[in-house]
Amino acid sequence: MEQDLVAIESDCSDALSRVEELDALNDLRVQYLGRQGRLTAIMRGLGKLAKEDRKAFGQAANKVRDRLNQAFAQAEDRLKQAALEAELAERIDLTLPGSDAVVRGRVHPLRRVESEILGIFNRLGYRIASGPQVEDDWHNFEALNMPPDHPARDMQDTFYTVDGRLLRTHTSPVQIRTMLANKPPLRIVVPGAVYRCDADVSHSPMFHQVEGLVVDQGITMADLKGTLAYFAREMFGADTKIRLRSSFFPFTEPSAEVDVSCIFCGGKGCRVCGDCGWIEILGCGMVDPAVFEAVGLGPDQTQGFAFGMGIERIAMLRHRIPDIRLLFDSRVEFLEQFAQRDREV
Ligand code: 2NL
Repeated sequence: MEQDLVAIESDCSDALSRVEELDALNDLRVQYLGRQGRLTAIMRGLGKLAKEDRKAFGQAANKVRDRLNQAFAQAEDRLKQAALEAELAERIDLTLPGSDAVVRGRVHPLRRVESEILGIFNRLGYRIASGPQVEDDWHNFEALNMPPDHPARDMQDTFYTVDGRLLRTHTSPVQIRTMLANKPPLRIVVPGAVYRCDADVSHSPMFHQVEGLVVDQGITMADLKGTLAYFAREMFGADTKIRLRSSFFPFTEPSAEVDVSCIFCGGKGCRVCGDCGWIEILGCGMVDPAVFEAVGLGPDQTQGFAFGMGIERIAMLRHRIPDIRLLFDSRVEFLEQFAQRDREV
């Protein structure tokens, strides 16, 4: 029996030193220590021994069992560690570059066009002004020479809040606030979201404007025209021409709409410009004396010009985007088409 015990321990240690799979290890455990295992069988045979041998042999068998248990635990650790290392070696090389290209975010085409516009006016000395999107009637309409019966105030055109305020329909109320808070001379550009109750392929209920305002003594229509001609060349290219068509806005007098020579055909006529060679990009005019009066500036000493443009419209022209909603859908397939140079990020 003693010899059996020695044989079991050495067989088992031998087998353990050679075992290479966790499954095989478990088989060995059953084979030696399981209910029908070799060591268990021997321990069951204890009862048949003479009483005086039983204790010593029992202790020896227990020691063998303890040592084997320990050896199994060590073998298990060794195999698990080896399995992990094999798996890591096969699947993950942390030093390799990632298999997916790194996708970089980019600035939305609307924001890019907006910052180009602001950049051009910034180089002419204009400062950026901003203000609230929820406005009161006076700043959005009344001060801009749009009396209570003006059609733009209709519920069909303007979003009103329950407390009688409204979502600004243009950024002009910011110019009103700026004129109230600052003395001329003023040169400001005002970018921002504006809201109108309107939606189709070229109208969104929320869109973005940049308006500009210059207030000083002796400002004339020639300053306005020169400024816009410069803007058009910077924005659409050095060959770009502008023309002013007489128009009407309640807050400017005289007023004009400004066209640029078609950026697609250069003025020869094409589908985009409807064969006329010109494309409308903004509205402008000399600030109406009624507006100066509303903000407490004496019209006799103060002149000014103002202009306003829709950023979506400029972006759509620039990038030939056929439907305004593409600018708001946030579809990556659309946005990814606007490749971006690093320095612009
Ligand atoms: C357009 C036309 C325009 C203005 C905006 C303005 C602001 C003040 C006083 C006078 Cl405080 N005018 N803004 C003037 C002319 C045209 O926008 O078509 N926008 C999309």
